[in-house]
Amino acid sequence: MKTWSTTDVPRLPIDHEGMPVRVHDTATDALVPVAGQDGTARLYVCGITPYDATHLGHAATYVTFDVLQRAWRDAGLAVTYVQNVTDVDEPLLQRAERDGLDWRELARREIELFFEDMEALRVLPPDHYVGAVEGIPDDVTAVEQLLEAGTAYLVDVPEDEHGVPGATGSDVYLDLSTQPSFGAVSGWTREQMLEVFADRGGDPDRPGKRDRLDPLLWRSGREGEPHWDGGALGQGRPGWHIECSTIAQRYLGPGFDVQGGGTDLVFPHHEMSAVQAAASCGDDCFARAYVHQAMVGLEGEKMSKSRGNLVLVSRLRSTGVDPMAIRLALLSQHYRTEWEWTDQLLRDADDRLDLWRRASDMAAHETITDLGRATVQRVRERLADDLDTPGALEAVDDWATTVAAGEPASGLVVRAVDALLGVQL
Ligand code: 5CA
Ligand code: ZN
Repeated sequence: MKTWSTTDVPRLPIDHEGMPVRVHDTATDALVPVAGQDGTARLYVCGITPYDATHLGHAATYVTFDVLQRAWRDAGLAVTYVQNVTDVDEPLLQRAERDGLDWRELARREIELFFEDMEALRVLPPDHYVGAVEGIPDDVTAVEQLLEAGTAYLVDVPEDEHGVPGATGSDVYLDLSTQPSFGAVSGWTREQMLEVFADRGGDPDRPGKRDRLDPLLWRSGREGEPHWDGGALGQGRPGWHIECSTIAQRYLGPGFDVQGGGTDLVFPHHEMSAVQAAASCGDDCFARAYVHQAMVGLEGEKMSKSRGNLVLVSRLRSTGVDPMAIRLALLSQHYRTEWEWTDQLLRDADDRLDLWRRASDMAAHETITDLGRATVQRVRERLADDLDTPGALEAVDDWATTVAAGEPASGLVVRAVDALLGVQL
């Protein structure tokens, strides 16, 4: 699928390159060095379900992984970045039905708007932007294999739900009891898992399942729902988790470096994606590390499309807010700390942008001062240490304040702010 347009990343003309990056891995609850052994870095980030516009929670997630990508590039790594878009799933179909829209049209419109938001925020596009629908042939192959291996099983569609021609009348589920690695990503207890499973797309009460947590792999086609040819599985559509599992494996290969997304995806989504990959290809086949952006809230609650308590990037932009101020407001919070959006954050970001721009206006492009070098070094150190963006912003604040007091300005810092933080001054 086509992705959004890229922005230039300036190369920094100083001899030492950025340093190896450590981030927090949810699976081991430790700071781990990620990527770099062979000069490459492979990243998968869970993309949007396009039924509503990008809110600041989504934006925080994509800006966080954008900073990771920029730090990797600065360290000289060749990055391959893959992102999916869940262009068919229950929430999208429900919203389209509620609003009397064709679900494809709704998805197309929201994807376009998402692209505009990402471009405005100067988020670098993925190398492969892949729709769930595009991935269906790979899902079918994977599910067929799991059935053959006896790790998946069939559950009859309830009699009052009518099938479409070519559907088998059986849904397919993964048998988690065959998967010893289940639980390794979240480290959660069964009780914790059951507490959220139904709210996060699971169906613990579906009759006929061997275990309440077993995830759906293939949904047999129902009247009024979109469906595709599933080979031996008949007409139908894939479950949610298998989508990311197969896309990551196809475009990144086994043992890629980081699987990313918000903490709302730790369980079930990342747990199930990993276990489904393990079931078809082995324990080392999926991500080496799982990195999660803490939830961004509004007035005491997680910002979410289903709750409707949203601050939209596009709405802020349409009221004339500088996207670079939005980006700075996002970067002012550490990705592992939950935080709430407030207008004050945006005002602070605006002030910071003014301060930085005044310093930038005084900087000759080619000048490299000792202070400039030291500032860039500090920014690199802060980012390499678990993406400490608030610390990186402080380093630039100190530089800008010193410049405002009369110290010669260095164009190097201006370029580093662009290359590493994605902020154009
Ligand atoms: N399409 C699936 C992933 S395969 C999905 O979760 N889509 S989403 O549109 O609901 O979310 C897109 C991304 O934003 C996900 O990585 C999700 O974890 C993240 N996200 C959603 N809400 C928030 C929030 N309030 N704060 C931070 N990140 C969020
Ligand atoms: Zn995903």
